[in-house]
Amino acid sequence: MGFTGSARLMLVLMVGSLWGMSMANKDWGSGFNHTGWGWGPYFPPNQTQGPNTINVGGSDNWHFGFNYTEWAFQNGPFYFNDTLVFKYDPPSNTTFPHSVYLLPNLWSFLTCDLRRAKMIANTTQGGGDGFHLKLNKWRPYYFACGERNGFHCKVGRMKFMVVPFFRWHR
Ligand SMILES: *[C@@H]1O[C@H](CO)[C@@H](O)[C@H](O)[C@H]1NC(C)=O
Ligand SMILES: *[C@@H]1O[C@H](CO)[C@@H](O)[C@H](O)[C@H]1NC(C)=O
Ligand SMILES: *[C@@H]1O[C@H](CO)[C@@H](O)[C@H](O)[C@H]1NC(C)=O
Ligand SMILES: *[C@@H]1O[C@H](CO)[C@@H](O)[C@H](O)[C@H]1NC(C)=O
Ligand SMILES: *[C@@H]1O[C@H](CO)[C@@H](O)[C@H](O)[C@H]1NC(C)=O
Ligand SMILES: *[C@@H]1O[C@H](CO)[C@@H](O)[C@H](O)[C@H]1NC(C)=O
Ligand SMILES: [Cu+2]
Repeated sequence: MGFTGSARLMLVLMVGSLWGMSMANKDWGSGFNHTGWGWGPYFPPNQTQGPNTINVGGSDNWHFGFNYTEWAFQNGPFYFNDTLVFKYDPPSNTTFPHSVYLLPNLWSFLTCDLRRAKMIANTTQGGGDGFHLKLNKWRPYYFACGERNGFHCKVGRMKFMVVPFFRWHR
């Protein structure tokens, strides 16, 4: 038997004995509940489902004066590959159109400084099924409405931040 062969046999024996030990552990002190402490990965509650699609603001959609920080806090956490949907009337349907910007950092988010912000949805893109954004980057997302030069962000509370969590997959 070659080295690789015996190494493989060793591995099989080790796995076998580990398996046996874990089986034996289950019989220790009857009544001890092993759920979540076995060899398999542990899934925190509700993370076994696939990515979700979340409407920003719930039934309120994306509008002036709604507390989106509170909404994000209550409806989070959001996970990697979840999709956020921003719905708002296009200029043809409203006198107060909105938009969606990504702010570059926490300071610009706190101060609603749009100077280096990137527009990801213009005033018309929130119509119909809304603007869809997949959270597919490992980064904090600082969202804000860019209308009226920061007025909607500052006074209208149209901003929130999201750091996508990792979702454990089967
Ligand atoms: C172990 O605990 C889990 C969650 O607390 C419970 O659902 C399960 O029924 C328990 N199993 C046993 C054998 O007590
Ligand atoms: C788990 O997620 C589903 C849909 O994403 C939701 O309807 C359900 O209420 C959640 N359950 C818990 C315990 O959070
Ligand atoms: C939004 O709600 C949160 C939590 O209730 C609160 O702390 C915060 O001051 C509110 N934000 C604004 C801009 O009113
Ligand atoms: C996210 O989605 C991409 C493309 O659909 C997929 O390749 C990737 O495995 C997903 N990642 C996670 C962590 O779900
Ligand atoms: C908004 O973006 C859409 C899609 O890129 C484009 O078709 C439309 O002309 C833009 N509207 C405005 C007002 O810039
Ligand atoms: C705008 O309003 C018209 C008439 O009420 C409606 O048919 C249309 O679907 C609306 N457009 C959007 C994008 O919501
Ligand atoms: Cu706005």
